[in-house]
Amino acid sequence: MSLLPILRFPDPRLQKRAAPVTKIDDSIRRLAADMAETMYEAPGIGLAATQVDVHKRVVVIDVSEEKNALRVFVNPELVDQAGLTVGEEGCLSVPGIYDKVERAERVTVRYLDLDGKPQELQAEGLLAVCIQHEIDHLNGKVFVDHLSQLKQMRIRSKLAKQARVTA
Ligand code: GNR
Ligand code: NI
Repeated sequence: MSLLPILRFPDPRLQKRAAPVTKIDDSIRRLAADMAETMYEAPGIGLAATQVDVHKRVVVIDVSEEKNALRVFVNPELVDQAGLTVGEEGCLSVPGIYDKVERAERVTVRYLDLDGKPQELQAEGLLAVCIQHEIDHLNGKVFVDHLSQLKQMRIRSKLAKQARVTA
């Protein structure tokens, strides 16, 4: 297994739309394992392949307290959404920035597991929010895109300033 570097907003590669996985083979299983290791190490509750510059529709999520409930979603699709919820979000690609985003409260997601078997999951709470946040990444969208233009501008300048100090 290996840790993968995470792209930082506003890297234009975060805006690429990921392609569906056509064959679930060992390279996809290795990618998912490396993404899980990267997510746990960060630490974060989810990671989309887009964030590690792999433009395939693969997501890993673990919202458990004990960090022992890894979920892998290949080609995830929202087939149902209900209700609305507003929660504070953060993103490993936008370090140090947190803001409120409106999301569906409950979702049904269809996906393939690592055996290539079709699965369907109903989710609510943090898991539902995280699924929506990760599918956004696969579509080239970051949570910051849900905020006002003014907030986006402030975030860009804050991150640019941070990058100058850390360089
Ligand atoms: O670690 C993460 N926490 C989080 C908190 C609220 C809503 C979404 C998230 S996902 C984020 C990890 C990440 O950037 N995934 O893309
Ligand atoms: Ni994110």
